[in-house]
Amino acid sequence: MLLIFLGPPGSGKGTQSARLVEYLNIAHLSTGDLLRKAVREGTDLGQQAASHMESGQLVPDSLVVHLVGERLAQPDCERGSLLDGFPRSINQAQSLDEHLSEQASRVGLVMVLKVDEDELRRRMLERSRLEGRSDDTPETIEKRIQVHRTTTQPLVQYYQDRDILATIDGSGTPDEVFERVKVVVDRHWHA
Ligand code: B4P
Repeated sequence: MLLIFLGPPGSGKGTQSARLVEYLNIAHLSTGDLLRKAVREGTDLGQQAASHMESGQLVPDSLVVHLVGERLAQPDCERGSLLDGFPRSINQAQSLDEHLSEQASRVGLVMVLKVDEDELRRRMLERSRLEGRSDDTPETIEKRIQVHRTTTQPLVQYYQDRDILATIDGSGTPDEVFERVKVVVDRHWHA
């Protein structure tokens, strides 16, 4: 089964994913992490992705879909996977559905982390201070929030129509949020 974390930048997808993959012992697939690794290593993909990421735009679907297809084919994904930051557009979601139907697999649960926009800004600026991530500047943060609203937010309806969406309050400490995540996951994963 496949699980998805959906949510605006800074909502805690990466933070909660790290806990959840350990809890469920499944593979973690973060497109943000895979893209940052490609940029660091200077691969063709990384060179094509870098400018999009630094300006707060999405990396073109064709590049990301290919990256995810390759990662899902690895043996550690057989037991199940958590997609963190993918899909981020209707086009990516449709590509994923096509890929999964070829594998006789499906998305089982989509979790949306809901966090107030001011809190998103605060978290990303704090991360910028601590980690110096190049896409955490005030201008890029605004762009990412805007791209989320226009391109990623429509996915909420996409998955709601399929009746596999759960909205989770992403405010509070990471531990408090994880307790809420576990309640939702336990209901679906062990059902
Ligand atoms: P991502 O790496 O996915 O970055 P993100 O949206 O900011 O989320 P992230 O997971 O890192 O942050 P989190 O909320 O956990 O994407 C980066 C870029 O890659 C995108 O802008 C895009 O260019 C590209 N990209 C990625 N996927 C793509 C796709 N599918 N298609 C196209 N392009 C794609 O945490 C944020 C901060 O808040 C952290 O510092 C964390 O410590 C803190 N935090 C988390 N939870 C907290 C809590 N409860 N309380 C306080 N702080 C908390």
